[in-house]
Amino acid sequence: MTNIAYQGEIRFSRYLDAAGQPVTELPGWAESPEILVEYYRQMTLARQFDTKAIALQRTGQLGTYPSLLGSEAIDIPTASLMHGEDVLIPYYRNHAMQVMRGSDWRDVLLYWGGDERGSANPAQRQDLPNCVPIATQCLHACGVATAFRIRGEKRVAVTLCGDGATSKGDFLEALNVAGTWQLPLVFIVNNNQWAISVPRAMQCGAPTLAQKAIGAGIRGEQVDGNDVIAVHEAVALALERARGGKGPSLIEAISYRLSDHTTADDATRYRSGDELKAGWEQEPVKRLRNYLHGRGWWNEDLEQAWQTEVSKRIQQAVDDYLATPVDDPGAMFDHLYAELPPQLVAQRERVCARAETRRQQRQG
Ligand SMILES: Cc1ncc(C[n+]2csc(CCOP(=O)(O)OP(=O)(O)O)c2C)c(N)n1
Ligand SMILES: [Mg+2]
Repeated sequence: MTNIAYQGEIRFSRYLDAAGQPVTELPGWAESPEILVEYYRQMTLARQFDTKAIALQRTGQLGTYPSLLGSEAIDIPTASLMHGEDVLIPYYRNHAMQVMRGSDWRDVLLYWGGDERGSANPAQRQDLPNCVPIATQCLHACGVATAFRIRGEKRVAVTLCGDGATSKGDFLEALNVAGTWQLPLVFIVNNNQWAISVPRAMQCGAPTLAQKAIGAGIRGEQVDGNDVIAVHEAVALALERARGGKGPSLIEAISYRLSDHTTADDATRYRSGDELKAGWEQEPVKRLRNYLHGRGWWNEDLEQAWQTEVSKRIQQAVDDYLATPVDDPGAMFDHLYAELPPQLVAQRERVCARAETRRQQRQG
């Protein structure tokens, strides 16, 4: 006798096509302007910041910077739907989410300028700082969600990672424990098709990344990550379920990395111009703008006024960043250990003494 022991399915959702035309009936909230116009404002703000950050890096005023270009429709609705008391466990592209949760754009520049004070979001003391080691944040998110569970708090941990991160043991271990303990946790995979120079097809043999959830006993689904409406619907449901004790979810958001991997990369060396052009045809900002224009909720005058306001805000952030006095060199030792090990105490003293000598030499 042979029976089917398990059969699973992964749904894919999209509401707007690449031209911003509805392809199905829209949810009620998308039939009025409030939420979508605000998403559009946040997405364009994030994009203008991104352009500025790259210009700062190119002129030697910022360190290596990972662009958020192409992930706007994933990050903005997610940050907007999270509650203040939820906890964000980000990866290194989620600058806009950090700002929507209370950081200043100046703080984002500070961090990528090498100043750890940029991670101290005073509005959200429990959000975790940027995570550059791939996928390790997914395990931290399990720890955060477990704490909510133990304390009986109705809070949700939200963590993001890339497609490449889903090949790491850390990611799979995190899914496993989240499924076993049914943690209040939402995993969002920004599948932007590339892990630096490794394409999606060379990372995993499964047709979707979302189906990794099935092996862990978790809900998994795929959405068009260039469509804010699809992302909003999936994230809202996942948050509601997690908050209501119904366990974790995995959302694979299909996007495209429109930028180089970081400012230290040159993607023309490994991917074709045609592929990039196809990526731009799907891009999230134009898609939403077309929809808003079609509904009469946005127009050229509003666009110009908003772009002017955005330029002012970003310039202010840049001015504040450049005017921030350099941190004490000893600060790089300060945020990892509750009690610094003796060898690091000695290193800290040496670094500070050397900096003091140089300061005196400059003065004298
Ligand atoms: C543990 C670890 N291994 C390798 C790296 C180097 N690295 C930085 S980004 C990256 C690719 C990540 O790709 P993906 O998860 O798809 O995220 P994306 O950058 O495309 O958003 C790698 C391998 C790292 N940061 N950490
Ligand atoms: Mg990727």
